[in-house]
Amino acid sequence: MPKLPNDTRTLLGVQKTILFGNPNVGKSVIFGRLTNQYVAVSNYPGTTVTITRGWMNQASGPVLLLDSPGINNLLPNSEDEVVTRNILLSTHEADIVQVIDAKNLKRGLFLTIQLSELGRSGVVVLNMWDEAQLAGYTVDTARLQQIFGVSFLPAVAIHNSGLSDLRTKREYPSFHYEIQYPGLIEEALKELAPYFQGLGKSPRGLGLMALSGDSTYFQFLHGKLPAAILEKIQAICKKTAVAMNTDLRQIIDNTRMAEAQKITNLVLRQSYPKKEKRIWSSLEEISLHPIGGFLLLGVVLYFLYLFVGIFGAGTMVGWIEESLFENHLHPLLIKTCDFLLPFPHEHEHNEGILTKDSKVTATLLWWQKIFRFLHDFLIGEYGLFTMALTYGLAIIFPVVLTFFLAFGLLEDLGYLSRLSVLLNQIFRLMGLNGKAVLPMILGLGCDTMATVTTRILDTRKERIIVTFLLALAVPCSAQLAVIMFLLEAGGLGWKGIMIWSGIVVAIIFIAGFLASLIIKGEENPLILEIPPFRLPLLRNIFLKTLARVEWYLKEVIPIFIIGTAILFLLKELEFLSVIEKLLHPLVVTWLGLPQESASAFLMGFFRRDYGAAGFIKMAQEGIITKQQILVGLTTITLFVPCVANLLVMVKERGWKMGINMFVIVMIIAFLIGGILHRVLQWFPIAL
Ligand SMILES: Nc1nc2c(ncn2[C@@H]2O[C@H](COP(=O)(O)OP(=O)(O)OP(=O)(O)O)[C@@H](O)[C@H]2O)c(=O)[nH]1
Ligand SMILES: [Mg+2]
Repeated sequence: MPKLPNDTRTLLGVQKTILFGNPNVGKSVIFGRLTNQYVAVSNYPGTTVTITRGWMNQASGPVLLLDSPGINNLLPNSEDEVVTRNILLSTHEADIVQVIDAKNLKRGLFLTIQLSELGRSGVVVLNMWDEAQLAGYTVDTARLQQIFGVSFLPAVAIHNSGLSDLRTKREYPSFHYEIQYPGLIEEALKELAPYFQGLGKSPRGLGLMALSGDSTYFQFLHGKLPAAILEKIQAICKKTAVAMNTDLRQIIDNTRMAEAQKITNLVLRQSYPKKEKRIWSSLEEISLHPIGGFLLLGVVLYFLYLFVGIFGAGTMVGWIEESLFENHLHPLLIKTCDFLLPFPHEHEHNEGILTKDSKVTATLLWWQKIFRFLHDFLIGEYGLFTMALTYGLAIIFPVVLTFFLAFGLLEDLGYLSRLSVLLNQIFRLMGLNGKAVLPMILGLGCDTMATVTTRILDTRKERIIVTFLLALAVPCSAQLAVIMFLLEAGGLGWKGIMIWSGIVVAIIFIAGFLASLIIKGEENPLILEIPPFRLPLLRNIFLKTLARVEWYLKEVIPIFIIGTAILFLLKELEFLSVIEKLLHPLVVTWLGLPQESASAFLMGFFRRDYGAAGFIKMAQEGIITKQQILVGLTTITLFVPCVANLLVMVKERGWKMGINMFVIVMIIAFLIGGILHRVLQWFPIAL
């Protein structure tokens, strides 16, 4: 297989196929099946937000397959949809494999009509055929093939069934289906056609996009057409809109939708659904019920706590940290380092050596210094093994692993979209709709990735608010791990958990509410496709967890190591005490914490879970009270999550906005920490 270059444009002449379709229809499962390359698959819309590329082996040679974010209309609403529309228009020679959820035919055909209007070639996969059959649907695929001129292949991608044609087929026919629009639109299309010659396969389809008045489309055309031509196109669109005295997009969309409905009526039949669906159906109903839904949420959270909090943070950390690291690995490492890097410890003395030849003595002392430095770097107070790897692998890793497993299960079950609908009302108070809940919940896995997922949100206002709230108060898996561990090991009990989570939730709502007042922009009603509950596939959960574990080991552990090395050097160069003194007013006077916690805050700048882990040692040494742990944890929870998150914030929202958010988040974190310290002083609560 040729190696993929970073830029697809350099792959001129390579045969390309785009996997295209509505959100959550199984595109990424098919991508995985055809390329043997794993990409994230989950049971909620918006799993894929950027283009993924992979090679597919075909008889004619390798074909480049592109997996695209789900899209509901080629007139995009959100940033991820813009990505799909743009890739589709920029690679007009590429074949299209449109994936449709067979249970939701009309929604898919709405896109098939648009592919026809663009004159594209390809094939349609009627995926989720298993669920369609359970629901009692039958689809006349021969009739569909007749109508659109392309094959419609029933498939069950998760079982690798119905995909063999995609592996062997080489030449795809063009989609052909033409709709008649009202007279003035047809006239405008004729007038527009010459300007779009050579830009794609069908000037008609491109003209319809222009008439729909989508601003992102005009941005796309910028640079592809001379400014004068663009102006002429815009003038024709404006003239037509004025003449028809209406929103052209609505007319075009409605005409297409009516046509999709007409075809659906022709080809789709439904008999009685099969019985197996019943248990799921009642669970589906409960999950959206205003009271039942919250009770179910309580049950889900309780099981999450049992699995992650008790089993992960208690039992598994016990095995790994106590039994393996403390009893076996640490003594072995200390012995090895003492043997390989000998130097006199403080209570020993050098007299014997010092009396000998002064040159030999100087060399010896120099070596001893290097040995001591290396010894401390590896197993000292801020040692690579004793701190970075012990925190990263023995304490955080087991909790993160259990969390990833549980989270993957909830994702694949289809629970997260339902939670979004349930929380929609509450989120509306802060100017967000339920779709925004999704990135916030994904933030519990990883805030950085969730910040990228804000692309699925429809308005700029929503994207800004969610990015900000993720940075401020949504604890990621690694941080939850430390918090779970500290609540367990620091003995903060249920009161500690309630206060910490109460503050975090309250801050999310207050900050979200205030941000929605300050940030200008529109609010959108919730339009979210709710997937059915599905029995999760163990293989997918396993692969997904493996991918996340790989990310954790490759991205998080190195930051722990670098952070520890920096702390170690600061200590060696005696800067740490200077920094502790500088931070004294903030850490000791304002937050009421011991001076040593300054280093925890320093660590928190690299990653906030690492900062929180800084309290573990103090808790184990008994130099910090439970109230102080609570203040420290709460302050650090409200920090910007990690360096990677800050970089993504800047990338997604721009420099100015990213830095502003960082500063505001820091101010809020310390403000709330200080207030909590005072409240706990005035109203001492026995934790
Ligand atoms: N029952 C059933 N489930 C399927 C089938 N194909 C995919 N799924 C499930 O559908 C869900 C969505 O699959 P994805 O491949 O992530 O969908 P996608 O189209 O890539 O979604 P986005 O990236 O969000 O647009 C997952 O839970 C899959 O396990 C199928 O043929 N039958
Ligand atoms: Mg996908």
